Amino acid sequence: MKRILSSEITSESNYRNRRQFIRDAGLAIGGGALASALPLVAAAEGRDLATVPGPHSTDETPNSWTDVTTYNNFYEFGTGKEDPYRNAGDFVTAPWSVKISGECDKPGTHALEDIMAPHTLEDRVYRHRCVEAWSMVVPWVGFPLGDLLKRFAPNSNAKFVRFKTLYDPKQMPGQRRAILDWPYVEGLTIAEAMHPLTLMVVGVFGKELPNQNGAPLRLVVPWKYGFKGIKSIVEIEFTRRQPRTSWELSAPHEYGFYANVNPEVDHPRWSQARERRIGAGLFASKQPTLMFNGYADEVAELYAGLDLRKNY
Ligand SMILES: Nc1nc2c(c(=O)[nH]1)N[C@H]1C(S)=C(S)[C@@H](COP(=O)(O)O)O[C@H]1N2
Ligand SMILES: [Mo]
Repeated sequence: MKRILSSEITSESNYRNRRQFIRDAGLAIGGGALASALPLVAAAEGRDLATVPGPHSTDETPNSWTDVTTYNNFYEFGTGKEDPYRNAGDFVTAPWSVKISGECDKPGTHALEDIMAPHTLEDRVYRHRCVEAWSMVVPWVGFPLGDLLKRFAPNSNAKFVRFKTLYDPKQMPGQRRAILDWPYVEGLTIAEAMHPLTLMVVGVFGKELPNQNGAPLRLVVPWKYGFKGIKSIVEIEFTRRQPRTSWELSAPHEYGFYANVNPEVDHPRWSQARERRIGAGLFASKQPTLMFNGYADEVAELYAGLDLRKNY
């Protein structure tokens, strides 16, 4: 394992502070919206996907295509919010395969087409809340992760699910630097993974997922911080023990395994009580952050008896 100097470890939040300052300074002078800082060309739109309306959508107005596809976190392509949009254009996502391993009766490696084929694609509009206290509303296209996982027959030792992003420094310039301990990894409890709100996402706005949003296959867990939504997944492993996650490994006192949005528990460096809706305009006030990102009725029972201040 390569060693990372502590001076090289840069949490998302450090970047956020610096970039927010730059952004605020720019806006104060120019008074422009985010989009004005970008080339006039809109991000390329993928092919249409055949979908059916999914359950569980919020009725909030989705963000724009530009917001969703040009304001991203995908450190493999740079730490700036616009870097993934600028740098992921040539990322090759076909052919793509996913390895399923660990505590299950039917492990194996499957082409993306085999992963997707038996599943009905649904449109689901979900709130997407970042730990940095901004949020968006995104019309994802995907299918329940649980339906996929059941195909591999997890056994009774499967208590957690671990996900891994592609490791390919040739294509992913961010991986040539020790920003995180690559490849990016995430984890869920088996109950979280099987919950019907948890989606394997392959698209946005009825179209194929743009590279910057995690093509061709990423996770979306709407009641958690956006960082649980691991992108460009190549491996899914059923485990007995709770897996370590990338953000936990990089800053354990700031990011826990659960990453449930909790407005009552401050991040070590800022309050989590309010959030800024991307695209709401410069003078829009922040809105209150809801417990479990507004999905408490559906998911609070998953955490009955768990101290949410300790298990953050
Ligand atoms: N592989 C990988 N997945 C990732 C990230 C990343 O840097 N690398 N960033 C996470 C973070 S911090 C967020 S907020 C979401 C952003 O998803 P979006 O760009 O589609 O909004 O992706 C998550 N998934
Ligand atoms: Mo994030």
